[in-house]
Amino acid sequence: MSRKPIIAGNWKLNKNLKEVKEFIAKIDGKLPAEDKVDVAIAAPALYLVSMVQERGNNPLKVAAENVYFENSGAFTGEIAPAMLAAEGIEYSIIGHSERREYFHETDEDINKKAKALIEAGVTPILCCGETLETFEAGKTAEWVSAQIEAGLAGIDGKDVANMVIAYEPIWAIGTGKTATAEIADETCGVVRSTVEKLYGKEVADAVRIQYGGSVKPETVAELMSKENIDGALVGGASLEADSFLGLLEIYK
Ligand code: G2H
Repeated sequence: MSRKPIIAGNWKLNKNLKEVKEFIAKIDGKLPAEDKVDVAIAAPALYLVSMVQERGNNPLKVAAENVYFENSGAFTGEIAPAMLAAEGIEYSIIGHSERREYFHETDEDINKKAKALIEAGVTPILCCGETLETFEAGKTAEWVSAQIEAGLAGIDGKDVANMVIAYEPIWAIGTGKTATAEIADETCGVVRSTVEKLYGKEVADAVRIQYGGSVKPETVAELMSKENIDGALVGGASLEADSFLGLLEIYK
């Protein structure tokens, strides 16, 4: 089954509005055709509406880096799935390891966010991944399967089929250490088998699984050639327009 790849930048806590606009001007007219790859950028919430306005006819999808699971109410500081949907934001990352670690997000919170996004019509990019300690103890498969099972609890197969899952080994994030393409493929395969166990082969064949963790223009081709890897979630190398375009070169 052929799945459309999805390359998504994750800007994290970077850039000001001027830089955001400059970036979009630099990639104008240079993205690959939409039928070959989905291209997205996750940016700080403050910039999302501008990005939707600035992208013009470029096939750039806009993503939130995080979202809350309620759509309104007394939740100071939060952003709702329905707000994202209303402004044309197509995706939201949920459960990034930085949110799990620094903001104490649990699998239960992340599961609620996934459900609320699906309800609002925004595609979740559900992150999973293990620490170096877990990796070295040979417990990656067990850990990642448990995260996926908890993150997807109670979600219908038809919705899972349309989701994106990102496998990001924590030991490879922003460290310059990319997991080898073999390790990345193997664990993305574990994610796919977990989905198959829960929902069957059709859903497992449809769900798109990204690898994330120090992906660069030089490493993306080998990673994307692997059977179970359908895209990349890219932090550092998505910050500069040239490097971001370099990640997409293989789809030109
Ligand atoms: C992993 C990734 C983006 P980087 O967090 O989600 O960042 O590519 O800088 O390792």
